[in-house]
Amino acid sequence: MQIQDVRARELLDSRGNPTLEVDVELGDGTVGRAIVPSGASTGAYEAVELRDNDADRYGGKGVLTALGHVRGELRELLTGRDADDQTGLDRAMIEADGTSNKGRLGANAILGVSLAAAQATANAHRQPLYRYLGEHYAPGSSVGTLPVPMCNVLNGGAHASDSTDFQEFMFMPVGAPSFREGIRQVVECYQQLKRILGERGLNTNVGDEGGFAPSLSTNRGAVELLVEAIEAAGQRPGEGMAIALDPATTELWADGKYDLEREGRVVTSDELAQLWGEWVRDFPIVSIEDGMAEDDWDGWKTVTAEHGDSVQLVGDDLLVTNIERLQRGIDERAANAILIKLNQIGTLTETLQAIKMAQDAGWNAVISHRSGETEDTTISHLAVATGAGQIKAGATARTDRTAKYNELLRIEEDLGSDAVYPGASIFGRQS
Ligand code: 2PG
Ligand code: MG
Repeated sequence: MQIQDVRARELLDSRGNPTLEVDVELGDGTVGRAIVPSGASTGAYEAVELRDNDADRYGGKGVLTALGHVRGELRELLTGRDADDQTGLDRAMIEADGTSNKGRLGANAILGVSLAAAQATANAHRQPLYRYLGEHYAPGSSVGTLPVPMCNVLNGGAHASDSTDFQEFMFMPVGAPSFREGIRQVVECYQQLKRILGERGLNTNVGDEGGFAPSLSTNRGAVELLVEAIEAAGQRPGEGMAIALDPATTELWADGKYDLEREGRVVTSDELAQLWGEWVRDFPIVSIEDGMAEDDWDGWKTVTAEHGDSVQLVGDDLLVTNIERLQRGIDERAANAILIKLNQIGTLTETLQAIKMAQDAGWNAVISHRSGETEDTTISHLAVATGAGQIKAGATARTDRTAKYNELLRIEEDLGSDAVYPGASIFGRQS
């Protein structure tokens, strides 16, 4: 089916910043739509998100330049092309951009078109996106694995002011029998957490990803609160409800050390690796993302050698959904899992390649939102299509976050008896 038209507009993300929405229309009138997300704690090696830097509009955050590229060059490039050929479309856009980081046309422009084309094709095939992508991703295999959600219930770092140094403290319902039950259990723990915070006179306002953002004097105190909430909700910490972290330590990295400002101390990579070891021993923590900074390869190798057998170590800023960086991570045994963010790399094809490379190496892939999100639910479909087994999409609150979980509830219903909820078995997959 040929692409007939490509349209785009500037609209808003969950932080009220402008972002791009793209519509791809096919010859039979079928339309696919996608909205591009945006990060706050972005990695230095991510593909370029093109902003106007024109201080007269949106404080420089406008995306009219990227919008112009979609309406002009990309529309011209893709009109008349076969929308079923996702790889060909993505390759053509990468070549037209001509840079190694999509800096000319913008990863936001390219990704919007890439995802809208996939959605249009799925619609034309009268398939939900997860099924269309699943067949495209792994031809002949059956689609049906729901992801275990990582739900960020305490927000700190760059996602909240006056909160913890570490960015994300998450619940993972690893003992639930289904995705639906897992979500219910998380919500019950989240409500208990709110009650506990309130009773202690701590703030229950929420941060960018819908988690609470209390002012705590230690990072450890945040994990203790999560354990308490799990117990108060009648769940078993560990086997029932586990904890995942994204301390996003690139944000803390300065002069070769990590600045834990709220605790008034600066630690080395070795000391930080030791801290993770203690936390994994003391708490039901099953996953730590960006436990070391994006340029601290030695720190990553140390923490992986020391703790990689007992905890999932997820590279986000380190690997930026980029197969070259991922290959280095695999070769050097830095991390043992990858965070997947479509807009870090900028096309669906390259995102699928990164997931495949990780899975082939025996690594887990965690499909992720950005802290700036919208009602778009592509990542829910991507998680099921690739059988990734894990999704990180924020708290079970605020529509930009629940949109992802709600879509997964619909997908689970749509799959019926084919739906598989992997629970704790996702950690057994790692080599
Ligand atoms: C992260 C993300 C999403 P941001 O660090 O993993 O939670 O944050 O989108 O701000 O980079
Ligand atoms: Mg991260």
